[in-house]
Amino acid sequence: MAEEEKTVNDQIAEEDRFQYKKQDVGNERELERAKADYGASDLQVLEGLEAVRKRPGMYIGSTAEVGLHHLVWEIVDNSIDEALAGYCKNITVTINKGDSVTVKDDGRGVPVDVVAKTGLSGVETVFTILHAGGKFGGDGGYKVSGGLHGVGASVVNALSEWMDVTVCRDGGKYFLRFEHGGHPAGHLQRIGDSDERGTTVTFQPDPTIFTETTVYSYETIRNHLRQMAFLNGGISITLIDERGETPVSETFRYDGGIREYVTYIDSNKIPVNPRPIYCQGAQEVTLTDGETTERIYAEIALQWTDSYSQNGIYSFCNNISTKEGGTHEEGLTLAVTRILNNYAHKAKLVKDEEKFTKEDCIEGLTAIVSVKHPNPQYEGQTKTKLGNSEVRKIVNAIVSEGLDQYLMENPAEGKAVVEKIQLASKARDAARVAREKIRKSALEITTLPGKLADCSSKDPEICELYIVEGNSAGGSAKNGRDRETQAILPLRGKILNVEKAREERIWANAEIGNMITAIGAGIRENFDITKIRYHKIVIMTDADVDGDHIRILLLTFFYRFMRPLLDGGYVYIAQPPLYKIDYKGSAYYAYNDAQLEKLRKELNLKPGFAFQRYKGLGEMDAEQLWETTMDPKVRKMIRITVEDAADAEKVFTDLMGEEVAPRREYITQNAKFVKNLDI
Ligand code: TSJ
Repeated sequence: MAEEEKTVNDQIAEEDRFQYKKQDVGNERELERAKADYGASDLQVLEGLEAVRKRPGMYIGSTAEVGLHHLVWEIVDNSIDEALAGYCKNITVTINKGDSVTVKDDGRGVPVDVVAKTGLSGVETVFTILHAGGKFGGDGGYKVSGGLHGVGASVVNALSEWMDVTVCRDGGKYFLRFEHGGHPAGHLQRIGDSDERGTTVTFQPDPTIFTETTVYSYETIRNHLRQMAFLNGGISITLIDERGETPVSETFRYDGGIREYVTYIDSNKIPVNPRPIYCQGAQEVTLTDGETTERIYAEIALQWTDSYSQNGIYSFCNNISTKEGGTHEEGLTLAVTRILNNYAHKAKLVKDEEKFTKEDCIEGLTAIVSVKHPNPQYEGQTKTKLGNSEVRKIVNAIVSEGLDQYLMENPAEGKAVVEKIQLASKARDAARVAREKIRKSALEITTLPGKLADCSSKDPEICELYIVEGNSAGGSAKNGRDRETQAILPLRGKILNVEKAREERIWANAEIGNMITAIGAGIRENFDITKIRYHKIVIMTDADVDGDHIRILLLTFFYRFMRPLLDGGYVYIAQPPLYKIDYKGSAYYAYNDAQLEKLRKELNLKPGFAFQRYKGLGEMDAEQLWETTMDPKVRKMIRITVEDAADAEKVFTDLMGEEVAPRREYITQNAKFVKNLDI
């Protein structure tokens, strides 16, 4: 039965566009006919949705927090498609009390007429048949957005406890409710007149599917919607959170699109070209069958800044972040390198023999490349690398032309960009010399840093490196640790801010040199994650402003120089206790104020009962440090992950700015970037 069902759905999916008859469901006779037709396909449809409920992971990737949020992306994508087709300007997403989510747009409204292929109204078709979304009409539009899986509204319906759909179009207001994983509670009904247009969908994720959590993260949704607003300029996207006592709301609308995205990312850097360079274009490609053509669209925004960063290129295909890059990025860097070299020579800004490498040309560059492709091929370990080879040529051509023209029309900015790249090139030469020197001396010495108290095991999987603030805490850590698996590297004072220093200074910095040698896997493009000597790198600093600062400096260092450490989830922050209560011969520890209160209640302490407030790690002796912070059986650590590269970039540059307040607030409050994990 299930097999048969699949073929029905697949057949419909293969049919690229539904032909739906111009019939008004509001018309009684048609309603009757729709009902009559419905019987036949009813069962099959529900079996299709049942298949989704049996294997939700196959459709949305995960049933944890990520999957829960995919439901929202999936529904919002439909409204974004409507906006890209030119029919919708405003999208509102509301997180309701109880964590149902409402998505509303002012588009044409999901068609309500009967779809010939299914015998169902457009609404029922979209919400009950797999892969049916966005396949209406014949105006040549294709679905370009699409969450990670682009699975459609029916999948969201299948994974919802209930779903309410309201459509306003053609003067009418239509409504249909689905329950228990997509079962329609009746048929689409015309419930009144309306002179509005648009679609409103509310769904309640099914807690029997999303067993881990059904609570939506405001930050996650906000960041996603902001990204969608940047990538699709002009659309107004509002997020409302109704769950608190007073509703919270934010609206994102960027008429400058990806240009504004670039200036947003760079808001704390000094730009070389204050207005981003922007270019766009589309190309029809005829496929090998000689008949089918595909229209590929690309837009690119570029801004050079005074930063030394090598990874400021953010690429997207169909509004999905392509974290591993791909042909669109290659097209961009090829064009940038070629055009800048040509320009520098033609404008006689450099000596004849001078040649800039790709690395020189992209240093300090912040770029967004966003392509829309009807048939994207994804490759790479996480399937986030665009593989379509025709895209390389297209992006190369668009950027070559756009950048060439910009440089011709803006010679002052052109000169400034070339000078920045020249600086990058010279610094790279100097760094090469410095690195060679270090490498030679490293070859001669081949020993680990003297300050490192290494562990005895050589199995990286079980080994941990504690990077500890201050020599006295380092001493306690050395004495308290598990010598087999825990290594200690004490740091003295503050470490170099790598955000503001060039590579040769970084190599000359002892503390940083010690970390590089201890971790043992190199840095930057030469970093080799398979060589790391520890699978847990634990930052252990005091719980004060200085500690916060050192922690951020270390994270910045890892982010810029050992990025795979963060991507792989190897970096942790230790959580030492803030308070200690000595009571009847036992020690009790509290890691935050709430725990302290709880302890005082549980132990029935009189007000005024003295407890110890730890000002720093140094106040703990070896045994205490082990018991509270280092013993794998009881310790709590925070694992650091990078979820969104552009967000992270902004976070780091913002944090490394002059102001201390945002830094402190960030590290204590931001739950999006710093994921709390009990280890
Ligand atoms: F996916 C969904 F069904 F859940 C959903 C769809 C949810 C939300 C919030 C909005 C939408 C949606 C669909 N907004 N706008 C549309 N547009 C169409 O479905 C539509 C309307 C008219 C025509 C036409 O050719 O006349 C074609 C389409 C695809």
